Amino acid sequence: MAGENIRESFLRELAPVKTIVELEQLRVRYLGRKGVLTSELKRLGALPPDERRAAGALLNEAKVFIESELASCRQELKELELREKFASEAIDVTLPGKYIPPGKTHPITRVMKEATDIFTAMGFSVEEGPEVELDYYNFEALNIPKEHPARDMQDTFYVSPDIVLRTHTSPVQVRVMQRKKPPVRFIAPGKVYRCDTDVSHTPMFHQIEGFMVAEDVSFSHLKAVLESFLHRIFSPDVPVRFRPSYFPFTEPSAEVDIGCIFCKGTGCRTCKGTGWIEILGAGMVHPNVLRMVGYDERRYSGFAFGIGMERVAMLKYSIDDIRLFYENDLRFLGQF
Ligand code: 2NL
Repeated sequence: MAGENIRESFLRELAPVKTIVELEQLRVRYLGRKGVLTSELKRLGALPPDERRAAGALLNEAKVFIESELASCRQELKELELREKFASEAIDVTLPGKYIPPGKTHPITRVMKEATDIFTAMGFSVEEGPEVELDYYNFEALNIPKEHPARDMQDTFYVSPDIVLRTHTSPVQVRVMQRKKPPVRFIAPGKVYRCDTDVSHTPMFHQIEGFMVAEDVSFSHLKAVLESFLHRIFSPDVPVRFRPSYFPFTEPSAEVDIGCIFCKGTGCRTCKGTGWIEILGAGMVHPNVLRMVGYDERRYSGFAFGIGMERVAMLKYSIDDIRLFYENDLRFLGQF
């Protein structure tokens, strides 16, 4: 085949080439070791010398031509393949995003944090302890011996005869007193458990207990701390009253009421017509409790109190059924 014909047949074969792979196969067919052009060049030697020069020049021109055609075609195909790759990978950044609704803080978590912030602002630190607790810390060390009638007041979950789910966070205070000498001033927030379920009781609920022992701590300190707390967590003008009561671990003991948030004291269903709602229990730490942890009960005195936080949340957010907190209904939880 002469140089001219090689060019023409090369161009004919080049026309339908669509990929780099096909182009490479074409290159091998013409410029490879057994390619069309290569075999033609080999056959030059058989020609008479006067024809050889001219034929050789033509074949060389064809070779240069084919090489340059291959190079420019390769460049075009590369660009084409890149454009196709970009087109197939394209994303529309103007499309609206998927809406993922943000989670909300659980109402109990909210009031726990709010109350904790109020007490830490007053100088209380925060202490924690185990929820599975020794009978000793939950009862004995709190002046509630075995067979004491107060054990029936709190329907206890027993894990074994000596181990219970804590019925209050008071065992935290006992553990801290064993570790630290007075003065101490802290709150113990956390989950507590009682075997009791109805409209106003869940088997697990949240409590914050407060505790302060030092020299010359009196009932008036307790009153000031609790009034201050109740005014901040509810409202500065909510009425607060202390009623005498009984707990085995405090003497004297009191229950604390606030003026009914719903009827403003005139009497309604929530306050059972009394105009008052019981919100916490408190008192001066019983000398027996101090003595059992090795505190000198003649030198030191202190107060303690306990608040059920579900009750606080129900009053703050006007919720009439405690079980709503633990049903995980997003229509309820989404409101906070
Ligand atoms: C209530 C009553 C109260 C305490 C908790 C306490 C803890 C120690 C010693 C003495 Cl270590 N007292 N805690 C005192 C009085 C009342 O809680 O009705 N809570 C919901």
